[in-house]
Amino acid sequence: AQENGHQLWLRYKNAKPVTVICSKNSPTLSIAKQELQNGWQGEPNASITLTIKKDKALKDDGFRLSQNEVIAATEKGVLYGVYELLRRQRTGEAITGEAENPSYQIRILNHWDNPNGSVERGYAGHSIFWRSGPDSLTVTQNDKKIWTEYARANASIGINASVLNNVNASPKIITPEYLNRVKAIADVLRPYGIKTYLSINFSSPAILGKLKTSDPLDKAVIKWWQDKVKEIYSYVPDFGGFLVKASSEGQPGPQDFGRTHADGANMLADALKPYNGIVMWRAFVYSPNDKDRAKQAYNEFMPLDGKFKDNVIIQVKNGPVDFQPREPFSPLFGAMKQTSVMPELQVTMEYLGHDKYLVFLSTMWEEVLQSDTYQQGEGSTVARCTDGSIYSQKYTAMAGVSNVGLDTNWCGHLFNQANWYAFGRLAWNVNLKSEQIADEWLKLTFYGAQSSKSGEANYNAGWNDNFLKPVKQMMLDSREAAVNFMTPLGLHHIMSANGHYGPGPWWAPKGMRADWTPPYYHQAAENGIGFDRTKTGSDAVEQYHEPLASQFNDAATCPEKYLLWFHHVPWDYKLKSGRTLWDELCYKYDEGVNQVRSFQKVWDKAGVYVDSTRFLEVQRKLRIQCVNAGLWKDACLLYFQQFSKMPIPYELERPV
Ligand code: GCW
Repeated sequence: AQENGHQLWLRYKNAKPVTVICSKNSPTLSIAKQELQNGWQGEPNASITLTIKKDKALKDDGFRLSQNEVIAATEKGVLYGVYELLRRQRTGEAITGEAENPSYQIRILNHWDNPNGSVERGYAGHSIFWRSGPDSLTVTQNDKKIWTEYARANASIGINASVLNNVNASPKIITPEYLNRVKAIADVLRPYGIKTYLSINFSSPAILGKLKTSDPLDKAVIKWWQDKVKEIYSYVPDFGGFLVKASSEGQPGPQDFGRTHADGANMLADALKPYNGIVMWRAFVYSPNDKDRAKQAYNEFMPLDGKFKDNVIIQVKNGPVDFQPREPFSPLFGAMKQTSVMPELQVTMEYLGHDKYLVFLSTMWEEVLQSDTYQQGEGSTVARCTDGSIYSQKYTAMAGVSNVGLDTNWCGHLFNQANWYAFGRLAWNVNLKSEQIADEWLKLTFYGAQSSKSGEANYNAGWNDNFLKPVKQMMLDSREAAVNFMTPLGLHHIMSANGHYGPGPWWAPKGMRADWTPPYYHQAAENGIGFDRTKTGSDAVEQYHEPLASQFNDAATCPEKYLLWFHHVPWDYKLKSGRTLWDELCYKYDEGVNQVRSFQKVWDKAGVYVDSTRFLEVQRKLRIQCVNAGLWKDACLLYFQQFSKMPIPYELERPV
């Protein structure tokens, strides 16, 4: 049989018989039992017991495993333990007895799915939740099948929450017709331990309720939201809460009425409180008038520290600008000391080649999460500032902007599945290493793969060192390769207009907001290149805690990977390699292209281990990526060369 990647990392082949003992029954426990029966790879005819009991070492949905028992304090914990046990059986990892607890309580996907079925920044087909057309709200068997598969995939990696619609939210999502469908989705997700959340439009009281205002301090508005929340809970009794993009990129918000983010968030939080619902309020804000977009979220939110209710979490993108291939961490992490804060990561590949490039994002997230903010002394990593280790938060959470759509392989690019997988694994255990995540994903994804050559099923395809080692290395190198051929040395936001796909460092139509055009970010001129964020520039460095502020401020101590993020440096500036900035830029772009070429060679050799469908699919995409990498390099170097007026080093392959 041909493989199309639809089964993700959940390939159960040749299951052995097993007896499952469990004294309780429930929809969640039935799933756990069924999974064991369908996927058991341990001793044939073994018995395994599922036990729910309190255990001091177990928190939330944590669990403890042994060869013949899964112990957890909750049913969800049992389910997660079962998936972990099955995973270990298929990857050959030892089954050890220590407690495994989640790093974050809420491990949530954000779907930027619109009610008409389109997906903002989606590259894997239409929405799995919404569609257009006359029967768009009818719930079909096929809908339920897809939602079940989606829920199962999430549960298998510990994801326990989903926001079903775009943060650029249509008000109609909370009308009865849509709530009916939300209920149907929630009913399918629930047994898999997944809570349902919605993005709301802040102007809903005026638009839907026909009120004169949506001012969060207005009595009628407050009442309207209380009633609406009550209504939502009548459809979904365990509804999770709201995700809100407000006063940002044209979205309505409290600032329209002279109110603050705290006024807006707290009003909604009060309405949700009686039901234990929460508000995830996004900090993604910037305005055209600000001199440096990178500073704005911090400037707007820091004065509000301590003013948010305890069921509000401020959702902060990993970097201060916008999901670039590389950014330093957002200075809000660790700085807001009396407010709950959660990281938002982008799983969908808006700035990283859509469904075309092979880029394993785990290394990028690991880099951010393990960055030291120094906010409470050394070791105050972004992870520790958000997972409850340093600050006591009532709720802890991590969000990933989902890359899932109706494509048969869910994610557009087969290797984008690894990013969904990695997000779940990191939200569960923020200290996992990318190397391990890649290892697991490869072993699981290519489990039982058929060799395209012999047609034989090869159960351990993913384990074969000739496959595993080079392909894993390719994944681990893939993000740096993308940075090299797109935005090396701290360059950022130089992608082409709107689509954010190819290079566009020159793009700046007349009348366009400067902060939406690449020249604003790269500042290339005859005197050099880069955005001056030092004390004498925009002073974004002051938003970082010492020693980072001083380190970033000085070009000599600023890590070179962030050089052009923080500094405007002359073209002949000498780097650690001994090369001039211009030459280094040329070498980096060239290296990126060569890395992608080497990935092609690695993958060509993988063909004997995996089925031809998946093999050819990845091979074709790597070909496109390679052509594009060359295009990125040539386009950027030729463009920047107008300013540097320096030659491309002779030994490098030069644009023709
Ligand atoms: O990354 C930018 C995207 C927008 C997106 C916005 C956001 C949902 O270009 O498409 O809108 O960020 O995160 O709100």
